[in-house]
Amino acid sequence: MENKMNILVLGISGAGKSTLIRAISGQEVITGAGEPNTKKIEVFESKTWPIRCIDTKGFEYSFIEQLKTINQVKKYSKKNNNEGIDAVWYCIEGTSRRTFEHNIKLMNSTIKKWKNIPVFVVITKSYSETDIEKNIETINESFSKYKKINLKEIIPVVAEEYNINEETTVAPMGIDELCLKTLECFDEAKIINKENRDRMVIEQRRFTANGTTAVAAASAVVIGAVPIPFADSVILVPLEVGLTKRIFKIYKIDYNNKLIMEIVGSTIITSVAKGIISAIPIAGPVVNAVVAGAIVFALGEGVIGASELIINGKLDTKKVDEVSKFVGEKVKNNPIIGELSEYFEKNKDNIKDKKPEEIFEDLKKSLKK
Ligand SMILES: Nc1nc2c(ncn2[C@@H]2O[C@H](COP(=O)(O)OP(=O)(O)OP(=O)(O)O)[C@@H](O)[C@H]2O)c(=O)[nH]1
Ligand SMILES: [Mg+2]
Repeated sequence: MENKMNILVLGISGAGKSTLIRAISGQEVITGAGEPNTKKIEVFESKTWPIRCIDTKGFEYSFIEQLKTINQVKKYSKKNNNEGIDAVWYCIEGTSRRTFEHNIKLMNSTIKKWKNIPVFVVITKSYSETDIEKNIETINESFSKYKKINLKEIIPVVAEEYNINEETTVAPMGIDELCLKTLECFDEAKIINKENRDRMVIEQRRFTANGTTAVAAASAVVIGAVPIPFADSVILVPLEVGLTKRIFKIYKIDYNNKLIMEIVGSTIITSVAKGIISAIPIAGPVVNAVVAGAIVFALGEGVIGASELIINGKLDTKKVDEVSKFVGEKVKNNPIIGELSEYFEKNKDNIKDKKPEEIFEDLKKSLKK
């Protein structure tokens, strides 16, 4: 396991992120992080602490900038063995209490993707001792609205000596404490990090698989628009086989042809198709086309559902019957199937001049409502 903690350092411009990072002993820049020209992040490695800081900049000005920063963080982490982010340091300037709440809100929204990630608030520029208590109180109050944020510690820091006037200077403080407290939650942070990475991987696969399903369903609409009795039709089989295989590949699931044929040939799917056709008050190629689209769409979603259970060990590809039954039930219960007959009933009169593709898109939209 990675023996360093990857810390994402957030905070508005001028909050003192770079100064803080510079103050952590023996910082070395890791080059190649971030993208040239639009560089949003810079990565530093401490020679003393097993800590790696990701310095960010500029994201407060717009949502787009914030997204760019987050995307670069993700890209960076992907390049580096996909280590992910272990903890966040929120830099909040101790001299501007009025903006605490606003900044905390902004940063909380920034880290949404990293669920449960340990958060440390660094009150930078804590030059005034008398302000510290009130600052901590205000920060705690702001966080009380965000029950889901895993707030660990609020630490006042002076990163660099500060000259109040010729006689008085404020000495650096808080750096040791910040690093120690952060490292104290090493194990917890690594577990949360792993959970987050696993979830992100699943989300990415689901996104890709949904796209694949949408493309296949659109093809099914075209293929299905034939003036032959549809319910027993085998014309969709190659498409369904291809889709099922592609989804398993996206989820990196080993399959054999028996499993695929069992899923695609599931009697539940055939009977669903027959059931829908007979429930629809009108008939014809247009209806066939839309039904074909809906079936393939529902099949894709069923296979996606099965795939997620399979990779979690809750469904076994060796138990072919179980998998195909699961997918069949998913198809049967997919909202698009339930919506079909109602949709045609409602829209009998105004679909005459529409293309099946348009009707199918319309049907999908009606589901979202
Ligand atoms: N003396 C002293 N100055 C500090 C301290 N922290 C921040 N500053 C000053 O505050 C200013 C802004 O600090 P930076 O560290 O550049 O702020 P940043 O958050 O990295 O800002 P961006 O890179 O623009 O996002 C600089 O002039 C720093 O010297 C500190 O602990 N002591
Ligand atoms: Mg900076």
